[in-house]
Order: sequence, then C-alpha cells, then structure tokens
Amino acid sequence: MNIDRNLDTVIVGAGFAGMYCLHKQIQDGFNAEIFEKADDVGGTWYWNKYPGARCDIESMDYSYSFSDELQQEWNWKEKYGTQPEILEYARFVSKKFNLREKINFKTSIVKARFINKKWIVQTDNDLIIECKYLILATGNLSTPNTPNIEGISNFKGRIYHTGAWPEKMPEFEGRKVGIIGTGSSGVQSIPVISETAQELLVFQRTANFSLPARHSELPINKRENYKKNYKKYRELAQNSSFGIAKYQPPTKSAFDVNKDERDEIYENAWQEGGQAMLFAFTDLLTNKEANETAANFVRNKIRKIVKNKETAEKLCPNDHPIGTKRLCLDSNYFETYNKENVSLIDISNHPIQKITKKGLVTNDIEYEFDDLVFATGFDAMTGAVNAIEILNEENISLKSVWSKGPKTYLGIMVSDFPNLFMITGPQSPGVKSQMILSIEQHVNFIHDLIIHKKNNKYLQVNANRNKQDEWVNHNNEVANATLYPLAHSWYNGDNIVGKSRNFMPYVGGVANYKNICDEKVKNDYEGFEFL
Ligand code: N01
Repeated sequence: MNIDRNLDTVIVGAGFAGMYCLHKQIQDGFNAEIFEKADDVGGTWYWNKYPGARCDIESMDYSYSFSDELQQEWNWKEKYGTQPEILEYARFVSKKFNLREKINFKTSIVKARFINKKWIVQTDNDLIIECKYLILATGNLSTPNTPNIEGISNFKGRIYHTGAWPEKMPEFEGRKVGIIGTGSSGVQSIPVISETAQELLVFQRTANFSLPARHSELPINKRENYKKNYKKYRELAQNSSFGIAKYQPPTKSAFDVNKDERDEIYENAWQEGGQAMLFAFTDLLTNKEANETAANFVRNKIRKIVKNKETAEKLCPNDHPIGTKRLCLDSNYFETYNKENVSLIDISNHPIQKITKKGLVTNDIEYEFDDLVFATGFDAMTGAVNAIEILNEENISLKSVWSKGPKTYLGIMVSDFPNLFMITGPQSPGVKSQMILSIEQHVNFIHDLIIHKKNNKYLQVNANRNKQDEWVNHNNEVANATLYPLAHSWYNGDNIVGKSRNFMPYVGGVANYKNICDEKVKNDYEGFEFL
C-alpha cells in the first residue's frame, strides 16, 4: 500500500473540538492535521445555517476558555450567539492560532484500519495517511436525519434540512412552506420563516416544551464585567452540573415550598428566560410529581399565549417529563401560532403517509406547499462515527461492535481500538453540558494521555474491557435514577429507525465527571492499558 502522508495525528472534523485539539497538538510539536468535509471551520455552526439558528447557551459561556488573550480579545455582540456570529468566532480562532494551514478542507475520512500499531486512514479523494493517533472530533449532532418517507423524490418544490442548510439563504417571500419537526431547530426556525412566508404549515408529531430565551443584545458593561471575572465564572461552570456558571445546583425540593411559592419561582425563571426553570429545584429531573409542577406551569403559559384553544392544547406537551428531551429555548415560538399565515397540523395519530409532487398526505388529506423544510434532527452521537469504516487489528468494525449501542470508556476510548480517541463521545457529558467546556476537558485529557504514552515510550494505549463495562453500567445506573429514559428522544437513539435503544449521554454532571477523570489519572491512568 502506498502511503501518501505520514502524520502523528489525524483529527477528523474542524468544529470547536477539532480546532482546539489541533492547537494543543501543534503547541506540543506533534505533526497533526485536520480532515474536514466542509470548506470551512465551524462544524455544527457551519452546517446549521437555517433561519433563526442561534445557541441556547449564553455567548459569554459558550466560548473557549483555554486562552485568556482570546476571551479578552473577542467581543460577543448578542446574549445568545447567532449562527453567523459563532461561525465568525470559529474563523477568528482558526486564524488567530494559525490552524487553517493544517486543515484539509473538503476532505472526508472514509476508512481507517489499525495495522502494526499505526492507523492507516483513507480519505474520499483516495489519499492514504499513516498516523499514530486517530482523533474523532466528528460532533454529536452532525449527521442530519431525513426520514425515509415514501414519495420524497416526487416532490417538485424545494427541499431543505435545517442541519444541512444552503450557504445562500433561500427566500420564502410569497411562498407556501411546509415544515416537519418541532425540536430545537423547528422551534427556532418556525417564527423566522413565518415572517416572510405567505403561509407556513407546521407538521407536529410531538409537542415539545420550550421556554422563552429572552434574547437581547449584550450590553457592553455586562460583557466587560464578565470578562474581568472570567476566571471565577469558568471555575463556577466547571464545578456545576451542566457547565454553565449561573446554573448552580439547587438546594430545595419542589415540595419544600407551597404551590404559590413554587409558581412564583417558576414565574421568575420564566421572566428571566433561558433554562433557569430546570435549575429551580433538586428533584425536577428525578421525581415525576415534582417535574409535573414545572410541566404544568409551562402548559398553562402556552394556554395563555396561544389564542386558539384547540391549537394551544395541541401544543401542550404531555408525553414526556419536562427537560427529559433537550429543552428548547425560543423567541416567540408559541406566539407564532396566533399569526394568520401559520397553521399547526397535528400528525401525532396520523403519520405522514407520503410525499407527493405538490406536498404531503396525512390522514388522507393532501397539504400543498412550494417548499418543504425537514427540521427532523440527527443520527445523534454515533451517526458521524459510524459513517467512517473503522477497523481494528482483527479487522472488526467499530460499527459492528456498536450494533447494539455504543460502549466506551469515559466517552473517550473504545476497548480493542487502540490509539483511537473520541472527543465528547457517547457516555460522556458532552451534549448534556456547555459543549465547549466539555470539549476542552476532553481534549486536555486525551492530550495528556498521549503525552504520557509518548514519554513512557509505549506504542499503544487501549481501554480495558472490564473497566469499559463498569463505566457503561455506571452510566446506565445514573441515567436510570433520573426521568431522562422516559422520553422518546435522540438521547436514547429513539429517533432513528432500527437504532438500538440506549441512553447515550452521561448525566452525572460535568463536575463529577471531571473528578472521575482526574482520579483515573492519579491512579496511573486506571482503566487504560499501555503496550
Ligand atoms: O432535532 P430533534 P433538532 N415525521 O430530534 C420530528 C441541538 N440543537 O434538530 O419528537 C414527523 O430534537 C420529531 O418528532 P418526534 C439540540 O441539542 C441546538 O430540532 O420524534 N416528524 C421532532 O419534532 C437539539 O436537541 C440548538 O415525534 C418527525 C423533530 O422532527 C438537537 O440539536 C438548535 C419525523 C426533530 O427534533 C436536535 O434538534 C438546534 C417524522 N418521520 C438544535 N422524524 C441550539 O443551540 C422526526 N420528526 C438552540
């Protein structure tokens, strides 16, 4: 086999994980390169260019902390970063740290095989690279899911997916638009599309909880004050459950206060905006009755906002505890259903039968529109990893090993796949936290592990099978002590037909998780085997 390039490290993906990983590698003299399918950096923020896309974590938190110079230099303009602003930030970082020259854009990794203690990696343009380390920075929500609905190729209008939005924003002026999906992407795009579309038809299979974001510009004095105290805020975030400084663990049960006091606390959180409500009480995600107090509060808000009583009831979620699916944050989502040009079509009992030339059929009724938007989510957490054919020394594919669900050690390594690392993989807190904080913690851990291996002149590092099983069991125990598994959600793989049901993120909190990782290091990299 002809090797075209020899590297220490191949990193897959130029999102926030890949970029920080490359920076660390370069700093310590490794010969590392990124391979990225897109023609620019940004990962999820490159692809999700749909109308209204913005982060649901405040920008002062959702940013890198590794360089104080960077966090002092960059000026966020909005409370919640918009997709263009976050993409601009990613580009800025890639230039500031001279990363771009080490990024192979428009190049996907399609195959990797571990042979003679090296990874032999193949790209979609038939480049063969030999490397010591393969690091998957492929993102958790990066493989768009378009449901396989009969007749989709017959549709004569324009089709979009929120997770693979075109570079040039389509005009919806004067057009009739159909949108399928009411998760975070739908909830953010529906109000914005409704501003220009002549008519918007929303096809809702499951009503979703959404809280007001209370978005605003970021006042300069607030930003500068935050910057002065960044060290304190970053520490608070690291010591929290979700990696967000202002959401510290609550101390009271929902039943430590009476109904009036409880509702006042929920009302304050609702007015404050963001996810504050979920952090009001200790037991909202562990006790159904406690959860129901918050869920009911939100349902009553929906009933007050939405004028048409029937529509309001359809929008009230009742199939899962609040917060057990990723909670949406919105700007005027429920208010949008008061607009003349917006209709909600409840398909909970009437799945879409087929897509036709002019629209779609549900409940034997054909709805016609010019444009169809899929806001139908992603093959989350495992989709992008499984898209690469990854073979170990015994020629066994990772996809086959994960056929009944992913198993990892700490979300970082998979047993029998030496020198292969994942950033925020399954069974790590990634998607249940402020992602960039989790990315930094993972990259630091992986990087230190590689340096330890190198300094000790080991050729490979592997995750111990028993320790991996223990970790997976621990994950399941932690999840099963919560209400999360009760929801039909992408956390469980429920949204993908044929995907085995497993609760994938670690929900023990980022502070606990980091302590566990630090403990493994102290115990001489417990659970990692070196050869
Ligand atoms: O995807 P989703 P998303 N027929 O899977 C429906 C992050 N994110 O892209 O609930 C009809 O949540 C599906 O219905 P149901 C965030 O972590 C963050 O919105 O399965 N409907 C659901 O309504 C988020 O959780 C941000 O019954 C079908 C919707 O499509 C994650 O990405 C913004 C269907 C999919 O919802 C995913 O969010 C955006 C079918 N065949 C995303 N198939 C922010 O930072 C699916 N649906 C703010």
